[in-house]
Amino acid sequence: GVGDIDGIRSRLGYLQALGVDVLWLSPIYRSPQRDNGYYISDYQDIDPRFGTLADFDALVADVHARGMKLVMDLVVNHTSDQHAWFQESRSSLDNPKRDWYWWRKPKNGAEPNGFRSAFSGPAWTLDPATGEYYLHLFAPEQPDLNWENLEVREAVYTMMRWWLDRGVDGFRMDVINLIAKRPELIDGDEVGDAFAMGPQIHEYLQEMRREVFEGRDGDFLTVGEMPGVNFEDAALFTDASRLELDMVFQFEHVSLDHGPSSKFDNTELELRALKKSLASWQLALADAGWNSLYLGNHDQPRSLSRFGDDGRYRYESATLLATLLHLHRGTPYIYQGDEIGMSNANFATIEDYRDIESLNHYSEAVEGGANPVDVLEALRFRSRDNARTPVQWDSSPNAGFSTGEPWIAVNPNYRTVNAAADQASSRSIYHYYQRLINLRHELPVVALGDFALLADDHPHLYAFTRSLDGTELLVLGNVGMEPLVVNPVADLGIDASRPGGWGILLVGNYPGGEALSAASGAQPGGYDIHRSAQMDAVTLQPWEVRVYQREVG
Ligand code: TEU
Repeated sequence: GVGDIDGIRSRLGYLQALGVDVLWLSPIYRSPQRDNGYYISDYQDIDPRFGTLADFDALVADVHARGMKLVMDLVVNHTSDQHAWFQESRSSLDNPKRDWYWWRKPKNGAEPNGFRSAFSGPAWTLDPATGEYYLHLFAPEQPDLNWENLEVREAVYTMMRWWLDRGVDGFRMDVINLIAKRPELIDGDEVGDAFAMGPQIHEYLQEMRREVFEGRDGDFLTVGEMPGVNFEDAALFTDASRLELDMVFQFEHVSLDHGPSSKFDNTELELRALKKSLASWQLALADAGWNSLYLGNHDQPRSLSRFGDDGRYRYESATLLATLLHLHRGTPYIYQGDEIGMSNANFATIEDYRDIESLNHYSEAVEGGANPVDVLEALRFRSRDNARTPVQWDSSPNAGFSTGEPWIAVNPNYRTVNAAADQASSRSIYHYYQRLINLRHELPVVALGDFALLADDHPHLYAFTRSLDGTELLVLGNVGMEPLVVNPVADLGIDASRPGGWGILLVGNYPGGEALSAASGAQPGGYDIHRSAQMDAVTLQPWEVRVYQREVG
């Protein structure tokens, strides 16, 4: 009931048929699982609950045999407090590994400064054995490694090379911009969080690239998760000539609906803010650098519930979001279950939750006098557990995820929302994703075309173009529950007499022109191709998305 390596191996055909190129596994190293696997006690072993190193080798072989690649999570900003390195470091003031972590003397009998942990409470914990505090930007059980120490860096590079030798194709690097601290903040009187990128970050990443990847045969993927990164820095991190990272995960577009005081505020998301944010990243990384594209992951609520409509327009809004994601320029990441339209967990009680961040937030808020009902309501929108419920394979008990008891409750909607039902449906979200991935594989303009946002200030219309070598794609999405008339001149600033008109409908999520699609033998997934003769206004149905293609010569 935990989702193990053999389970993944048994589902590789599903991923391959979807068109997946690279599989990113969240951490499966040996871990006491306090923050799921982001709390590692041995970097060179597999947690027994997920399998063995032999199982892992078999997984790598199977993934490669299917023409896919495998990327592991690399969690090296912090270790588990159970890791041998920390056990040694905490054992005495003069232990050789003392300097591998951030130890500081108490200040006026208390924490060295007011840094706060991302998971509530201070970012410093007193270790009675030596009377000093250690730094942890996350839970007290997740002490931060001191990257200023060369031995730490060498130990990490050795470990990374060991996994690459085993056949791994790259790493998703957890909070990698946090490995470089700012000494003046560490030893200053700051309150707030310590999420500041130290000046040595570029140096460390270049060193890692040299020590781990350079001169090695093969293609590797590196993506650095970077809370708080701005696009100026991201352009530096991902400029290929600087030899740092292939891409970063930035957080701007998933932070827009957070109120300033707490990430658990549920202020409504503004479409204008979302599309302008994504567009600014498109432009900033257009010439040098490269974007990652994502709408959700294991740390975010389900993208369908957050940005779409998980009720009546579940199919339409899931496919609209998928289209927007895949038609931006960058590398799209699909979070498991999004390809079948999985939605938020909607847990009713705090006992349903497993996530350390949600549980700590609940205790802190309730102890601080908040009404538990309000806190639970906020968690229903924002908790990371929303996206961590088991993948819904079919309508059998536990959604076919396990015959044992799942580690976290299955979303009760699994009887209707599941992979088997979706794939059998004429309105299959999975098949629609397949189509989008094929387009990206086949059409250079999807992978590489220049991006330009249209109708920036429209509250419901999401419109942009992509162009490359005389081919232009026009993407139109109605992000809303009402039909929307789109006028080429007034809404998009397009000359209505332009050659090619709207163009050919390359992909869309409403049948539109059924007569034609019957005649042309439309693919499953609700798409068909027809030529629109002229540039009259078009009406987009609720959550309808269309991608038009034309040649501009
Ligand atoms: O996440 C780091 C991060 O900045 C956030 O997404 C974080 O999870 C949280 O929402 C902070 O408010 C990474 C991992 O993806 C996450 O699962 C881990 O819990 C975290 O690092 C610590 O390793």
